Amino acid sequence: MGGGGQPRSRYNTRKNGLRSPGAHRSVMTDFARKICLLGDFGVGKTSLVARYVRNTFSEKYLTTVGVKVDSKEVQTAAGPSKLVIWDIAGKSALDHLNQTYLRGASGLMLVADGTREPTLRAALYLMMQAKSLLQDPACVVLINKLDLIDRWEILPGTLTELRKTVPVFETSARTGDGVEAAFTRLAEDLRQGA
Ligand SMILES: Nc1nc2c(ncn2[C@@H]2O[C@H](COP(=O)(O)OP(=O)(O)O)[C@@H](O)[C@H]2O)c(=O)[nH]1
Ligand SMILES: [Mg+2]
Repeated sequence: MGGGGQPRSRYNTRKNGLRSPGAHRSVMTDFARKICLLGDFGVGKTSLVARYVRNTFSEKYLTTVGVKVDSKEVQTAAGPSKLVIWDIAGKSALDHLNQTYLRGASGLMLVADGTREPTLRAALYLMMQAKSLLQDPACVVLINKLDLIDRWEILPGTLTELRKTVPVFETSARTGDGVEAAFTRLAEDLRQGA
């Protein structure tokens, strides 16, 4: 840390305002939590992260190879918080590699594709598996591709039931609907549980 008594601190960019406000805030934030996205192939995990972190969307299906880690700062009621977001190639079941991927995670984002009912069952199964490997992780379920709601197979009644046990967000990585709200909810829950 740039301690107060050190002569060096006089030239510390943190104090003399040379850094951008964002960078300044980033330096000041020491609350960081790892979250993992889980869900079947093609539900939109990588697209949701791209929308949230970079505000972009691509129609192309870019197969996620291995693991990609991004991060973003979020303002929560309790102050700034950094989400370290892990995105992995989709699987319906956790194999040994995915268990390594989960290590140290405090939060889980389970993603399903509203147009494919079986992906919700896969997401809930992954949540159960991941919960057995982690200590009381914060969880949110995302039903993605809200822009294609005409083609949704997941029924409103199913979501009403699910909402009794876990926060559920209807999202579109394409339009951005619900995306920020879902990540913010996870960040708030992680802050609360800290
Ligand atoms: N219409 C629509 N397509 C989406 C949405 N999210 C992702 N996609 C598309 O679905 C495909 C798979 O997305 P991707 O993020 O790679 O899924 P992942 O395998 O879960 O990481 C890509 O072609 C995306 O463009 C969405 O909200 N709406
Ligand atoms: Mg992906």
